[in-house]
Amino acid sequence: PPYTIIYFPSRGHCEVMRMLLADQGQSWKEEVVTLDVWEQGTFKASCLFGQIPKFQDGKLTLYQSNAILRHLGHSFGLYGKDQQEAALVDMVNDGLEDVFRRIAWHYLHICISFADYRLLDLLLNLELLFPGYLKDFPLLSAYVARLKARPKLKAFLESPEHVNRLLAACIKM
Ligand code: GSH
Repeated sequence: PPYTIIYFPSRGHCEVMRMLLADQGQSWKEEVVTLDVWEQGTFKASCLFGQIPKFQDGKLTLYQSNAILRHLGHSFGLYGKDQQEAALVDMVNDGLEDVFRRIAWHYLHICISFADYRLLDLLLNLELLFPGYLKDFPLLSAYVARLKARPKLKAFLESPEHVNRLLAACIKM
């Protein structure tokens, strides 16, 4: 295939382009960049803005996920029928990206309101239902890790009181 996605082993900035390519019947190559390789620095230094995703379409190399999406939008006729429609598509895409960013920012930075305990409880319960699911969500994993690292909360979460407490006593099974 002419397409290669070079990215961390996560969905992150790339799942949108992966969905687009898959739905357009395209195949592509994945080159996974591990954190070890990234932190070593040589590859990072070779990237135009020091970040990935990096994308290849044959001889064309692109960085910036939106530039990649726009390129694919042009390639597959997914950019409206004229310049006006293209501007509307851009507006919707950029607006949605802002929403995504705001959610991501919340996961990483808001500390702390009682809503955080609500979200942590939800995420930990989901982890019981779907062990390991957090691995697929780097931002959420980072959020959970940050909260779990708070010493008093960590001690509580590891205490037998918490660990052994019934999940739900008010739901009839
Ligand atoms: N505006 C860029 C895009 O949309 O492609 C942002 C890319 C970006 O934030 N990449 C992150 C990265 O490379 C990973 S999702 N982080 C590692 C670093 O900055 O060293």
